[in-house]
Amino acid sequence: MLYDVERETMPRDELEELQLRKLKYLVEKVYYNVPFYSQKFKELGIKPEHIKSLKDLKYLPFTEKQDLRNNYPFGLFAVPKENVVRVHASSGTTGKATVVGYTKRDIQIWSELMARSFVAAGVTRGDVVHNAYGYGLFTGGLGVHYGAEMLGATIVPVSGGATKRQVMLMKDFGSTVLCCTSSYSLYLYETAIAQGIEVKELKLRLGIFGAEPWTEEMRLDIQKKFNIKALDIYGLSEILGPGVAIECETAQQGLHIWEDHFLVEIIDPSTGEQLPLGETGELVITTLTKDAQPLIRYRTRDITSIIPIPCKCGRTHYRIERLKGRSDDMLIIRGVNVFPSQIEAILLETEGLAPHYQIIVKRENALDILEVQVEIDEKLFSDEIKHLQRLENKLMRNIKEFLGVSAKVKLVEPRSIARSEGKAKRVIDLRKQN
Ligand code: DLL
Repeated sequence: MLYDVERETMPRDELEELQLRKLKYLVEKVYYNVPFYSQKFKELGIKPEHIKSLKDLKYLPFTEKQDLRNNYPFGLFAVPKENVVRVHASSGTTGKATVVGYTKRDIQIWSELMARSFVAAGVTRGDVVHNAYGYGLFTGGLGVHYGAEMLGATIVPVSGGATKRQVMLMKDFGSTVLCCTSSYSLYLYETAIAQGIEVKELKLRLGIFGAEPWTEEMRLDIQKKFNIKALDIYGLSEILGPGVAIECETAQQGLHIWEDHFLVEIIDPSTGEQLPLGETGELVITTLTKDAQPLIRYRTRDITSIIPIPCKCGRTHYRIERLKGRSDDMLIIRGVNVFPSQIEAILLETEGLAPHYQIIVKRENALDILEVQVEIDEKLFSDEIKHLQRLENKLMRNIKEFLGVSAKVKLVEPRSIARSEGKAKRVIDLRKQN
């Protein structure tokens, strides 16, 4: 099923024509309405009329998270403030929050893109959508909410927290679709078991998980535990919120990025140069239809690649590979680059481990020390010490072999690692605290 057949299956040449038309309009709009962009364009000697083809995109300046912070709160608005009907903001743990504004038209488009994403995931009007993404300044809750309403499904706006109650509501309301972070779904699962609820007896058939990196191994684990199909949804508040890209139920591989609204590039994060189609690097997005706060070449810091191969679902919009993580989450351990998701993949391939882990990095005598704490399941917990030691050694060997870095692995008791109600905090980097 497709939500907008014409747009979603548009031949690529037509899609690119549409993108160019919108890009030209956008460049003009920000040049004349956003002082930050007028200044940047002037510094680079660029005028709107210089943009003649999509290839000229590379001459435009990047926008970075810091630019949003420097213009806090409303300095990047391209419309009068009275046209802005809503603001969202990121949590801002590392400085001032980044603020995003939306006009009525932005909310309309966002809702449509979320409805389109839901349909791609196989959600129908008959579904009951349990929405455990947080409501508030975070875009997850309201983004999913408006999209489900636009589609005509039944939305349960439960938000995050009160986990025991959530399980009961899912059961009583016969929820068929679960929307939350992958880590929170596992917390819901554990809570259900503790309450004596057999999760497979719920009516759930689909999970739409995003807002944090998760691996294929984690997907398989969640699918098995809940007996559902689990799909990956991507988005970021600076660009829209959830609904920028999603996996389709047909292929369940790679996330379709809605290219009639977003122009995507992959760049080398260290040089800023565009990379050829298919290569892995940092995702850069230009918003083609954002009204209140359009962004030119926004550096997402997310690492992925574009899959240019047509998808069997018939959509012509390119897919991006499952997000590997953020370049700022990449750990450099004694010179070796390691993504938390690579460690997750190794842990979850191993029998007897629970999908709850934490990575601790410290510095001792000028040397980086990587420690991985992972919970064992109840069965293994009662096992003999020597078995556990063998398992720890095996994990250390695998990490060394596959990632090229030595790590200390510590198996910990079931339920000893803190659970998250939103985005999981996987890494504690004590080096940054000194
Ligand atoms: O997390 C929006 C969202 C809500 C997406 C609900 C999906 C579902 P922010 O809080 O601004 O917005 O965080 C955006 O989260 O740059 C990625 O690093 C990460 N992220 C989001 N989705 C995924 C995903 C929302 N599917 C940042 N896989 C992004 C990996 C993801 N990382």
